[in-house]
This record gives sequence, structure tokens and C-alpha cells, in this order.
Amino acid sequence: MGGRTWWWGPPTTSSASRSSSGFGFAVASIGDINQDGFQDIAVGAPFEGPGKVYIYHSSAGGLLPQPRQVISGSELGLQTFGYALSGGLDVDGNSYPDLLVGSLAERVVLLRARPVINILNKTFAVTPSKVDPARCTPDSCITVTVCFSYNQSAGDPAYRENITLQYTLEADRDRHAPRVRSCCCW
Ligand SMILES: [Ca+2]
Ligand SMILES: [Ca+2]
Repeated sequence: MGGRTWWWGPPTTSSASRSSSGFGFAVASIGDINQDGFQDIAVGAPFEGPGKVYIYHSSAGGLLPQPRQVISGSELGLQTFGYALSGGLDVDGNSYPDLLVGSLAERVVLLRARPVINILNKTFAVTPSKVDPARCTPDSCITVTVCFSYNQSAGDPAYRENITLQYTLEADRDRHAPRVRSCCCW
């Protein structure tokens, strides 16, 4: 006799801390939003405050227990946010599936997934490597070389998008060991 056998274990996520939130009122498969090869899901909790949508990633072992992202209706000025969910369609053609979120406020919000940029390496070199502020003159200078490498997570290998990397170099001359450091965002 043919057919499919379903099996289950303990609930993947606990609703104990979300009493009366409506957590699980709406559930949707949203595709592989982080392009790691595993399908992801969204869970609505429309009565948790203004309503929230929990995004869960999955893995070879199943759903990860902690949400990767929690989106609140307060960020969008909505109540009962997460009352309905529909996902898996790539509305804007960027190779990432997007998510439609409904509410009882007669409004639907399209949440668009964006490519993920991973900074792989950062090299940082200062020449000369040691600087004595006491000996600096108006003509003193140092050379700072910063190099970044990155990859772009996308489902379509042909998808490419130029990025703008913003970073800050900070010279900390008042510390006992004067130094130059950097930070960045994109
Ligand atoms: Ca995934
Ligand atoms: Ca998309």
C-alpha cells in the first residue's frame, strides 16, 4: 500500500512565552531567503502587541530553534501584523523570495529580501608602523592601506550588484600606544 508517512517530534518553537499572541496563526514557507540551500519559514503572531512576524531559518537538522529575525508591526504603523502570510515569490526579480504580510487593518505589506554581503577578509597596513606624535611636523604623513574582499550570497550565480563600502579610519593619538584603527559598514 503506497502513501506518505509523516512523523513529528516535540514542537520546534515554544509558544509559552507568547501566551495569547496568536503565534502560529499564520505560517508560510518563504523559500530559501538566505540562499544556503535550506527552505525557511515565517510564523505570524498577530496579537503580540501590534503583531509580529518571526523568520526561522532551517538547516540539515531541521528548523533552527531561535528566530533569525522578528519584524514588528510597530515598525510599519500596523496592528494585527502577521494575520496572513504568503511567501516564496520573487516579486522584484533579485533572485531572493519575498514575503507578503497581511493584517486586519486592510493593508498588505511586501517585505523584500536583499542580497547578503559577507566581508571575508580585511587587511590593514600602516607605514610607518609606529608613529611618535611628539615628532610630527605639518609635513608628516603616514600611508594607510585597507583592502576588503567580499562575496555576495545570491541564488542566481549570474546575479551581480555593485556595492558601496563605507568605512571609517580613526587615529587615536591620545592613547599611550597611539594607533590607527578602522571599522566599516556597507
Ligand atoms: Ca535558508
Ligand atoms: Ca526578491
